[in-house]
Amino acid sequence: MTIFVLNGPNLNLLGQREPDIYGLATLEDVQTICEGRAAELGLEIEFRQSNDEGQLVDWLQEARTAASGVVLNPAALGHYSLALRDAIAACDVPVIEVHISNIHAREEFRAKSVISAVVVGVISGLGIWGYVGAIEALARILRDRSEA
Ligand code: CA2
Repeated sequence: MTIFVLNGPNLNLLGQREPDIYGLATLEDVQTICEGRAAELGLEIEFRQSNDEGQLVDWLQEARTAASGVVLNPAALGHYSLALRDAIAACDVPVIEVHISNIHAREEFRAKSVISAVVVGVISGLGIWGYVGAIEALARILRDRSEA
């Protein structure tokens, strides 16, 4: 089973700026950690990042047939992208929204996510470990579904 881990705009800069908010780990470090935990759980990871909203929509559409679940850090797109919301709503596999920082403890505009209502769940503020928590949750959700 393959899990898509999708990352939105500017997350390629992780570890290079604003370490007080996002920590020192790079996106490559996040990928390594995700792949390690997924391997322990018997899952494959397809790890991607794009600065392009349309590309993320295309990947969510691809996930309908190519993935068993999606971990999505939409970055700033989560605050306003209805295209992303519609793509998630049309994605027949479970999607978990992850934010490295606590979006409720920052500027007011970050507290709103237009995608939260159409995902299975949200992890925010647990740093890069939120990605690991999301992969673990997906492993359990997929196992429960296969046993039902
Ligand atoms: O906390 C998160 O994971 C965010 O999704 C990150 C987004 C931000 O717009 C969201 O409100 C919360 C920002 C991604 C940009 O990441 C950077 C990382 C390091 C340096 C500069 C940007």
